[in-house]
Amino acid sequence: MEQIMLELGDLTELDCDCIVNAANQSLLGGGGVDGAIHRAAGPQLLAECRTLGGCKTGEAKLTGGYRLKASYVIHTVGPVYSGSPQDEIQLANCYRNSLNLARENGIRSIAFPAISTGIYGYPLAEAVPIAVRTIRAWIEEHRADAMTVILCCFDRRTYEQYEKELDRENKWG
Ligand code: AR6
Repeated sequence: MEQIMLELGDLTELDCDCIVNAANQSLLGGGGVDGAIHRAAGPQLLAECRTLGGCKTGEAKLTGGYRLKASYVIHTVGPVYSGSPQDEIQLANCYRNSLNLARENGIRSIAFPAISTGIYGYPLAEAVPIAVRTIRAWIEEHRADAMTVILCCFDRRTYEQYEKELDRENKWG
């Protein structure tokens, strides 16, 4: 079974075990997908986030999903794009640490937004191959866990970039 799925639409409406938030280090909310998740989950999410003491770039923390269909939210902090080699390491860490945390909590399906590619300015053409490569490698290392990973794209441009990358990897990877 293909364990990576592409979705076009709103992450907050997905019916899966866990959705990932592209948060900031405060974990106290913001714009973009972060704002949408807090609006949909309700004020209890912010109350739980206040107890977490923030999150470093590339790391991940788990909360409940409250009013969301998803039972859990994993909050991760992507890099603000700077053009340095550190960006790629931190972005890959976001995907890897989120997947590890999901696995540790018995989560079987997890949906990611395109971390850092909005307000944080990571060029889509650079971020998408990093996301796909990191997720593929993680799935390969954790075959027995059968994690389903959904790549949730808010716009067609993001969807097409992922589609191209997944096709390319299927043919040549
Ligand atoms: N569902 C799915 N994807 C979405 C949704 C949604 N409802 N809304 C936006 N996106 P961004 P970042 C896409 O800016 O670049 C916040 O203020 C969006 O089109 O949400 O990591 C945080 O607090 C883009 O493809 O996150 C941080 O301060 C992707 O999600 C900062 O933004 C990520 O865009 C994080 O910036």
